[in-house]
Amino acid sequence: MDNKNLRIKGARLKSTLEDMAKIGATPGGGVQRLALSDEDKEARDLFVSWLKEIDCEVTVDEMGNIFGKRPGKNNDLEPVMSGSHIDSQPKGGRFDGILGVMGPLEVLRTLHENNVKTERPIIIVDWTNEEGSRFAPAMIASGVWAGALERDWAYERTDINGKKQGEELERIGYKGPVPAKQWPVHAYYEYHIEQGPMLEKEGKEIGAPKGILCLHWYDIYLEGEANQVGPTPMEGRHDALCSAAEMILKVNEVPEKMKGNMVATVGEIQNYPNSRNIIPDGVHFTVDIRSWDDDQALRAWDSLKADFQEIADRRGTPIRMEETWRVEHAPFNEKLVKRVLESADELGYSSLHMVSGAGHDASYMNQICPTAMIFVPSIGGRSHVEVENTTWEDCEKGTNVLLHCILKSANER
Ligand code: HGY
Ligand code: MN
Ligand code: MN
Repeated sequence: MDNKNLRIKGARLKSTLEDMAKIGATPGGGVQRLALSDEDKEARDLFVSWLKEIDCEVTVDEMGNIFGKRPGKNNDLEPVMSGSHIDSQPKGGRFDGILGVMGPLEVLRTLHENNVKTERPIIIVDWTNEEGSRFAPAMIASGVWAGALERDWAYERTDINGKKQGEELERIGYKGPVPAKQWPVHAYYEYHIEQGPMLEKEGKEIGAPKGILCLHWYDIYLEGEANQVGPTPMEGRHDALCSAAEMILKVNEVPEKMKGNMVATVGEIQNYPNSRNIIPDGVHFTVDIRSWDDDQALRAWDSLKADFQEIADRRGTPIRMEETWRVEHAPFNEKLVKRVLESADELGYSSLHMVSGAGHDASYMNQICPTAMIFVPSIGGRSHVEVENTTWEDCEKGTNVLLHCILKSANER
């Protein structure tokens, strides 16, 4: 069969995704597969078993990244890679990340059953802990693999219960022997739901992001003075939660202050001792700033630092600000982005050239090799929620685009 007429099996992709959605399924119809949890392990084990079914060579590196390699005619040539992540947000969706691992698996299954031989080897990958929800920061394992983050620093990252990432990797049996070190890659494609409203709003089937925004993460710690809420006069209180409240609104206001086209969010907060009749004396909250313009994001942080210090001083609640993690904005490889648009066109799908506001492992892969992404619509633009949804038809279309992008790259010199 002429490769041009090759198509993936939508029904098989659907059942694969449905099997994965059963692992960590939540009552509200989503999934909870936090990085390095038992649910993550169960899904990893299933993915590895599926890779072996199609004779892929499976390796696990010291960050738990799982690679499935399909040899090419010439294995000295740099491979084509595609992948994403199996871990999810707490109460996350059934498509974020997993579609970008099961999609490439469906591509390899299609090549396998049609006995299609490509010039180059193809490697698909599950990147550990892309979400950064349990262990901050996000994309940590692709960051180590790409040489942007240190392995031992990543191992020491702890979750809210003090569990270390390195120990949890060991516990689930995915602290592999292979160094988490990059190798030369010919092309990397990441397939993902859009996680936003654009494709649905524009009525387009396939998204071809020109790149990903920068992501800057900060952690803020406030110290107040606890006391009994009843007898303590309002005057002279050092209420850490009131300081946090003022600061959180400053975060919400900073994009407008910086003339827009950026986002800033406080998504996580802990309040101590968190008792209704004690004035809070400890607060931790996170700040997430994103923009296509890294300098604008940095200016936003400078503005927030000044505001935070003024509030902390005025309210007598000492502050500690940690600059936890930054990844630059990622302008993708124009040739590969064009390939995504052309492949969609050849398949008869409408497409949209856009930007990704969501972070992906592609941000790091883009630092070391030609990279592009393929998006499919998110119904209602919703993601990181249990109602996250994409039609099976769109999943099939996106995977067909992925199939043909991989084929073209894997057969070019
Ligand atoms: O934060 C993100 O955009 C991704 O889900 N890690
Ligand atoms: Mn994702
Ligand atoms: Mn996500």
